[in-house]
Amino acid sequence: MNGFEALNQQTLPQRLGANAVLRQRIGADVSRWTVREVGDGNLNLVFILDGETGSVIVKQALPYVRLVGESWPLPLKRSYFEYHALTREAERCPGMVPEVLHFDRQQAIIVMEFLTPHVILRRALIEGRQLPRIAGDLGLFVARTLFRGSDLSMDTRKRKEDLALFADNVELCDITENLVFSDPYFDAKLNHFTTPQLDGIVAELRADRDLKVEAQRLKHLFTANAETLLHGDLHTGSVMVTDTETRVIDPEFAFYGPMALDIGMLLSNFWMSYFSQRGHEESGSREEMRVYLLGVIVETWDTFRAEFSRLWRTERTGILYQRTLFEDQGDQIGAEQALQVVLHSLWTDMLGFAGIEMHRRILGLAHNADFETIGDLDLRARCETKALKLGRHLAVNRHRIQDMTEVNAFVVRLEQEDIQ
Ligand code: SR1
Ligand code: MG
Repeated sequence: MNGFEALNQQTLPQRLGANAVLRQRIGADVSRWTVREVGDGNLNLVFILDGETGSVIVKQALPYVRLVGESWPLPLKRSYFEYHALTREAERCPGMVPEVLHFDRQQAIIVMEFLTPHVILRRALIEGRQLPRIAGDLGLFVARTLFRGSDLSMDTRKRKEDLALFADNVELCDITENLVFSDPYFDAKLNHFTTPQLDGIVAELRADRDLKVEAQRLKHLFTANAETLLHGDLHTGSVMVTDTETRVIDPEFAFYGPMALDIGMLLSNFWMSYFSQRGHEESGSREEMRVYLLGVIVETWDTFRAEFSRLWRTERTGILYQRTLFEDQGDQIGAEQALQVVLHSLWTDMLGFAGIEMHRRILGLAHNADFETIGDLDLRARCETKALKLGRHLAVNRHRIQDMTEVNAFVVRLEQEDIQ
């Protein structure tokens, strides 16, 4: 760890006080700097640093998993991957990630723009806020980053060099490989869930051979399909919002993986938000919120498809589905046929990843506040059961599901089921 030292509220001003970029941004009088620790994620320290003329975020990786403690070591280099992912995302989808102001590899520190008055999207959805921009912004973000980080678009030498850089993000991939794709389906040590209410359905899911096979097929895709640079952990806790802006944060799980993972995780978190709404009706019905969330899911997917198709037609400069084989021979129809094939496989894989993400957030180590903040455990378990059922349906039947109308009709039927 070579001289690494964790920051704290007291040491931060003195340790970063000489940094010219910071002084310029927030004011050179370090005696006026104040620090608040605000990190509530699973892995890192996050501080808001206020000066006389501005504020910044200081994020530092710790050499272990914060959620679990020092018994689970985790390398500091995740901060290096996060830094590189942020710079690539900023190029591929300008304006959608926080600006990076300073990076210190040895101390695993990223100093970045303080987003205000933005709040974490998950919190906003729990409060019942309807954000008008998220579907359009996130649909574009995912399409642009996935397309522009792949062999559909990039110079293949550059892509392979980049793939080699991110291939070293082994430990964070290992977290996903275990926590997402395997642990929910057996009695893994770190699992926890609402018990005894979910005991029955958990036993059913663990005995479900078709589900376990699909989960492993999806894990196989995750490990072997190095298609594009992914965010790697694109849930609603990795998005910050206002009514007029959307920003994506925290890409420390970035690696080259299957194209459908990011969009699958994101839509999964919207469906989980949908089922959790019933648990947040203390001050009135959330029916409008449920309708809004289904609309967000449709619009996100439609925007993703439309932008991916636009980029296919205008930016397909990579080694895959070359124009020389299609448009240059006057074969527009062939190019469109190939696009439909690619979109179809994105659709089926997206459904699979969405389903598995639902299971791990309810049965694995790292849960979602959407459900966790429902105090009445019987009610929480009823909400979670619906999401678990949807997850199973999506993962196992993904090759037979036609479109989003069909999925959302299934979702509404589940919501109306009276689960005891
Ligand atoms: C041990 S880390 C658990 C989870 O937190 C992160 O946000 C990722 O989602 C990871 O799976
Ligand atoms: Mg995170």
